[in-house]
Amino acid sequence: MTGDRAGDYRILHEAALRDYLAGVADLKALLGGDPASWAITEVGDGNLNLVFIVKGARGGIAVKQALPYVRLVGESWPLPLSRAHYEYLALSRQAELAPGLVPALLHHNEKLALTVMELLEPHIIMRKGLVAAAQYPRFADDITTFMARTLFFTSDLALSAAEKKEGIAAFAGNHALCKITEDLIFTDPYRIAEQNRWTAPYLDGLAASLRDDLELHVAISRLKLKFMASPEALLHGDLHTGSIMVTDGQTRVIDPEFAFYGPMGFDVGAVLANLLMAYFASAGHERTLGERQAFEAWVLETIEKVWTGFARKFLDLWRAGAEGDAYPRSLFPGETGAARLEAERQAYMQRLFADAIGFAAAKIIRRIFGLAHNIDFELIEDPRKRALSEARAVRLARAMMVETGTFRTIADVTVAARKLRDWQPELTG
Ligand code: SR1
Ligand code: MG
Repeated sequence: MTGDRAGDYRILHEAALRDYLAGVADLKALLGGDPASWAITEVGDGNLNLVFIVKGARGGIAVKQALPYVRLVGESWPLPLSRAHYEYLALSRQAELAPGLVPALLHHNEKLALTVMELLEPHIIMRKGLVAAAQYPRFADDITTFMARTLFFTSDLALSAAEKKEGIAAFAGNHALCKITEDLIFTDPYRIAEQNRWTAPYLDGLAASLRDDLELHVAISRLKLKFMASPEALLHGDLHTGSIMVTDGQTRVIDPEFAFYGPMGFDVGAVLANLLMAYFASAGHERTLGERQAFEAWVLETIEKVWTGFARKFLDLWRAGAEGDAYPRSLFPGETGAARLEAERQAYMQRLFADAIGFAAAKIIRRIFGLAHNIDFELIEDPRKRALSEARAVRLARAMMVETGTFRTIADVTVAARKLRDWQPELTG
C-alpha cells in the first residue's frame, strides 16, 4: 500500500479516523464491510502516542499517530511529529534486515504522523506477560536474531563508509528523541530533577546516595558520551519489554521511534535490563513458590541466552563474509592474519559486552528514580515490597555500571542477580 503526504496535521480521534481510513481504498478493503460498523478502540498505554485498534467485517489493523507533545506529561512538553517519520523509516529497514520480526507496514501518512500496521493478534505486550509470570520459549532466539541482524548489517562491518554515513544522516534529525534519552536516562536520576520520582520514603536514602555518588556520576557520564558520540549502527533506541509483542510462538519488535545511529550495546543492554527488572520484581508479586521459582529460573536462563545467542549470531555474520570498510580483509592475509582477526573479533565482542552491561545498569536506574517507570515494579502494590525489589536491582545496577570490568561473562551477571534475590537492604522510613 502506498504512503500519502496529503492533508495537514490534526489529531484523529475516532470519527475523524474512521473517515480517514474509509478514504484509503486498500485499508477500506482490508477492513471490509460498512465503515460505520468498524470497531475503533484507543489502546495506547505508552508514554508518547495514540494507538488505535480498528476491526471491520473482514480484518483488523493497528493505527499509530504521534501527538505533538509527550502524552505522559501533556502539552507543556512539545515533541516533534517527525518521530513518526523516523519510526516508519526504522521499521522499513528492520523489516528488510529481520523479516518476520516486526509488524507489516500497511500505510504511512507523513503529514498526519500516522502509520498503519498489521494487527498483531493474539500477541500481547511482553512486559504484561512477564508481570503475570509467563514464559516465552521463542523469545531469546527471535530477539537475538533481530539484534544481531539489525545491528550488524547497519554497521561499518557490513557497509561501505559512504552507505554508513548516508544511514547516519537519514536518522540524524531524530535528535529530540535522543535528547529525551540523554536527559531521562543519563542525567536526571543522578541529580535533583522535577520529574524524578521513586518509592518514597523507602528509597529516599538510596535516591540521595545516587546524587552524591561521584564514581557513579563518572560512569554514567562515560555512558552518556558513548550514547551521544558512537554511531556504530542503527539502533531501535527503546528496546524494552514494552516495545516487544509476543505469543508463545512469535515475537514482534514494535515502536522504534527512538531510532538513530548509536552504540550497539544500548539495544542489547535494554533487553538485558528489562529481563533483570522482571527478575527482581518477581519477589514482590503474588505468586506461588513454584510459579516464582520456575519464572525466575526461566528469566535468568533467558538473560544468558540473550547475550550468548546475540554474540554467536553477530560473530557468525561477521565471519560469513563481512563486506564493510572496517577491518579490510587485505590487512589480515593468510592463516596468521585470519587468526589475528578472529582474536580481534573476540575482543570486539568483549567491549560490546561491557557496553551492554553499563547501558543495562543505566536503564535499570532510570526506571526506579526517573520520570518513566515500568509496571514490573509499579504493579507491586505494597510499597515496602516494591522498594525491596527495586533496591536489589539498584545494587546490581551500580556494580554493573561502576565495576563493569568484573563482569566478564553473562553468567557473572546472573550469578550476582541470584545472590541479591533475597538480600535485605536497609530502607529509609
Ligand atoms: C517522555 S518519554 C519517557 C520514556 O518513554 C519511552 O518509552 C522511552 O523509554 C522514554 O524514555
Ligand atoms: Mg515506545
